[in-house]
Amino acid sequence: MAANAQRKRRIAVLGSKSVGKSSLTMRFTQNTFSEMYVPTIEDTLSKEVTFRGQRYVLEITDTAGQESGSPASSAQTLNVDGWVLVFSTANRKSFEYLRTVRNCLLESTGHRTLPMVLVGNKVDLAANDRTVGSDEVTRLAQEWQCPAVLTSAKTNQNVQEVFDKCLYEVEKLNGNIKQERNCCISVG
Ligand SMILES: Nc1nc2c(ncn2[C@@H]2O[C@H](COP(=O)(O)OP(=O)(O)OP(=O)(O)O)[C@@H](O)[C@H]2O)c(=O)[nH]1
Ligand SMILES: [Mg+2]
Repeated sequence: MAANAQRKRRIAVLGSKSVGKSSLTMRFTQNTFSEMYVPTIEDTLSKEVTFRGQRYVLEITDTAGQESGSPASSAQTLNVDGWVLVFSTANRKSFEYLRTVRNCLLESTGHRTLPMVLVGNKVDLAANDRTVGSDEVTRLAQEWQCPAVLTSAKTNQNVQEVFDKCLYEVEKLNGNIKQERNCCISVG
């Protein structure tokens, strides 16, 4: 393949209901946000990006939210390159559920690690709505050796970062990037 031919990468967005998976996907692909809640069955959106001088098309599968049990059908885990695991910083259960999600993914893919990003969304909400602290998020990201990003789909805070970091993790695993940084948290 020519060095600059467009590469296709598939990303799946997982997590509990109503944490903002669709809102993050819509914000990233179409730069829109809606206050209205419409539960997702499953959607796939795509966006072309240039990352480190290379053209990519990202195919993003926005999954239906779950509260417990297995997060994704085997069809969903097939051919996925990178994972975005989302919780709401105002919903502790959604944070705890991501452990189940990750364990299920490790089991179904048979891998020991995953190219993934841990995302705490809704940071625009008032501080007293915050039930998951950034220190806990950092600790979990360190345990999982993955990047963590605190986002707001509403205000467009750090949304681009999520997909940049996910693509970085995918390409690192593919051997297209030499590791330059350890897990980090973006809260700015
Ligand atoms: N304040 C605030 N509200 C948000 C944010 N992201 C999403 N929401 C709101 O939260 C609700 C749920 O958002 P969705 O994006 O539909 O959540 P989801 O995770 O896709 O939900 P399911 O499809 O049911 O799994 C909607 O009312 C959104 O407007 C955010 O960053 N800040
Ligand atoms: Mg949704």
